[in-house]
Amino acid sequence: PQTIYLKDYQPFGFEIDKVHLTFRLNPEKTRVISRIVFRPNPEAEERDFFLHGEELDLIWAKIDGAEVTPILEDGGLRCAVPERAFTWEAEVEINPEANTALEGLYMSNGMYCTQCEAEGFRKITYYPDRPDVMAPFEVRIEGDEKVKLSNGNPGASGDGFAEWHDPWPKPAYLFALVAGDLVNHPDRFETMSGRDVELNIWVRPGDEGKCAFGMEALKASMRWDEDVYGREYDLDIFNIVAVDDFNMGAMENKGLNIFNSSCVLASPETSTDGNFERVEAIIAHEYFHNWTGNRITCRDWFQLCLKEGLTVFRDAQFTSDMRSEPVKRISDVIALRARQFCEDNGPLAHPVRPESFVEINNFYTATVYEKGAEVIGMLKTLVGDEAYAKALDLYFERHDGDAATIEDWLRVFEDTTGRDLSQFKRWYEQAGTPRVKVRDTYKDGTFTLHLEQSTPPTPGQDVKDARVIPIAIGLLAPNGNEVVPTQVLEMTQANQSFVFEGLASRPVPSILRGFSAPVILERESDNAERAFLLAHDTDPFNKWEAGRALARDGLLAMIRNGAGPDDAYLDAIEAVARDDNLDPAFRALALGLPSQEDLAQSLYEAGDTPDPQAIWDALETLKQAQAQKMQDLATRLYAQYQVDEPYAPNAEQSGARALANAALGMISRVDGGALAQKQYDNADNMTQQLAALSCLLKAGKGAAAVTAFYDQWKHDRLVIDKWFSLQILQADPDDAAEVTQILTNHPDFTMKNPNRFRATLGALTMNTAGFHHVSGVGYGVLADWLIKLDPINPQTTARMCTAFETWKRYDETRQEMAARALDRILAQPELSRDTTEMVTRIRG
Ligand code: HT7
Ligand code: ZN
Repeated sequence: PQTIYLKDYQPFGFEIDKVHLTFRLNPEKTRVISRIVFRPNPEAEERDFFLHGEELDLIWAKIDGAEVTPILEDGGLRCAVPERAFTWEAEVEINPEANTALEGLYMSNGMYCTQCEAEGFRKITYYPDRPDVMAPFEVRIEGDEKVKLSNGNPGASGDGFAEWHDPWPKPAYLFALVAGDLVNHPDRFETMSGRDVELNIWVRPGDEGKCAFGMEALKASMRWDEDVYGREYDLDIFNIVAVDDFNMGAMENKGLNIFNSSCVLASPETSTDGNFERVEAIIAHEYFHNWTGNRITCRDWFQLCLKEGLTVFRDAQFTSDMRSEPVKRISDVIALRARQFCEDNGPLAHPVRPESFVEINNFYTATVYEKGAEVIGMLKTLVGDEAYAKALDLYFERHDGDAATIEDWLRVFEDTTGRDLSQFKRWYEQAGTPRVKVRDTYKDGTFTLHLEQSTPPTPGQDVKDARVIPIAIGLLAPNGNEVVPTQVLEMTQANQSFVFEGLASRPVPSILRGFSAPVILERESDNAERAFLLAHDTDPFNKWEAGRALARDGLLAMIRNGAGPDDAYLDAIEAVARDDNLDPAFRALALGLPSQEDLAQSLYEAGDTPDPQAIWDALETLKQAQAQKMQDLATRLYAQYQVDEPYAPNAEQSGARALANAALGMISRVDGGALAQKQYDNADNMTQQLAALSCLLKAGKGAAAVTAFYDQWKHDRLVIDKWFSLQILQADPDDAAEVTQILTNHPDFTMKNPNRFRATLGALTMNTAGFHHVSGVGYGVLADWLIKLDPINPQTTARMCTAFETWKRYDETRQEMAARALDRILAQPELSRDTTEMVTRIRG
């Protein structure tokens, strides 16, 4: 397969004035008739008329009304065209029913829908399918379906047809069409300038009752973007459609967002607090793309972080404003370390703006999204809130309607602040997580921090230059008082010292407050200092971080030399859990332990070979010790944080439930599941029901509840996904692969639905000790299923291959078995480009 390079970018030889598409819908033989007005692009050096096209049957093509015979090539067609404006017309036939890859136009439960990002439009018609070719679209849909939707504003409609006009020039990846027997949850929104917008969430009949929360989240997002970024919605209508078969979470198509049903449907009985929060965040994310992604799009796919990093950053700001800022930050950092740090420190490491790819679908990664958002957070920290707001105003003013680049983005900051951001740009260009080593000295009232930064080599990048790193820091006196409030140090050198004078005694530093940069901090510390910060730090992130470091070091000692649970940790964390002045959601997070993957990474970084079973044993031992020690407190917390009011998915109630359920986890380890059974029997919402089921499974008392749960929810596909996952996640490592195998034989298991596949095989990969089982059975089961899935859905297969990305951390036996599984996948004839690229990179 061909590698594409950022350095080879060339503008397309033609611009498009107008696109008109007619769809004659038929499940197996849909006809697409395109009429496109092209004109030569004065900016382009070449005039090669190549249109992308895949899996299309060309019926005819015309230029200015005269039939032409283009040359059909792999991936598209070429044609001789006039050296002036001309009209291209073509008719193609496509087969939505046979499209199981879920890219282009496909069918899900009898409904037509599309997914065009990144390169799916070329499976709909011949077109320059690249994000820098933007055009206004007119669409006519012909078919008997009750509802027929496309981008933009509605035009004429009548018996068997509907027309749509999208006045805003857009790239093809934002095209969307939906048609089927759908029902809507309607509402309206008045924009800041007083325009009235029709809002709809379209769902399958039966799902109407699960739309209200999503609609409130949409209106809140629209208002927030006006209030905080001054961005107003720009069409008369905004439609969201829920689709069951979808490769990712959701898609920001202009005026017609399409959502994985798991990311928009929500009701108290069927959705957990976590599901509600996710729905709110994803609705906001897709809506925010209207400005950061759609009105200003990317010049090419290397610039993906331009829209994704910024939009993730904006949706995190929104969630912080709607809920708790510290809880959101801590949760995001947990996810960043689990997914992005792992990526950055393994064979798949790549810069936030990659320089080459084979298959762009493989670059929708934690690095592009989450590290891309961290980079924007650092920029904001460095220039300050006011300058950030000014720069964003200029960005929208200068680049509205553009297909922009990271250079354009950084230039607005340079122009508004006068700063030189060339060193900052390294964050976009260099892969790998920087390590910042910290030493401190104290003499005669002067405290000095000595910092040293380095980034290990990553594939294709052996040498790294020093980056500018904003390090937020505060200093605490030995009595716990803050003597230096938070200030941001700008580290620009490989080695740099920062001096604080006039201190009465040696302070305790609180470094990297709020996790002000995505780096690994290396500093010698001891239990006493960590317990001190856990008790006194005014920065909630570092307070949590101190507890996390205590837990991690205690666990590492248990794993390495069979030490018992660390009393310093248990005492300190109990004090936090006991402190009713602290937010219950924060306390629930503080009670959590580092994950298997975190611990494996720490061991690996320190030069040890992690043993997944030993890590699992240590975690179990510590959880059991914690449960035993905190029984009284857990009983008190469980009673105290029961929510008496009717269920609401707000931050306050969900925080209380999170703490009560953490307490239930501890109680169940001691009472054998008696209280969990009671909660299960009385639960009137999914958060309570699922937490109880989880405790019952852990206590080995889940059999009856598992059957009852299935009987109760067998009609609800999203709840049954939870049923598949939970049994695998809670399985003992020795049984995880077998439980997975058994569940793949269940009549409700299907490979065609990505949610169900992820709920099953994805859950196996998340049962880390089970997946990395010394027998190799976890690797074998996953490889078998990925081989089966690849011809059906390459995109989902390739994403799930990332489960193997840490294989080189483990012992020789495991490495050999993982290598065998990867080689078996690679040896498949006709393996997709997506999976070939992914496995090749992972294999190394
Ligand atoms: N911009 C979208 C990314 C995307 C996608 C979504 C659904 C299916 C396939 C997809 N390929 C790429 C989603 C987002 O980040 O908002
Ligand atoms: Zn996005």
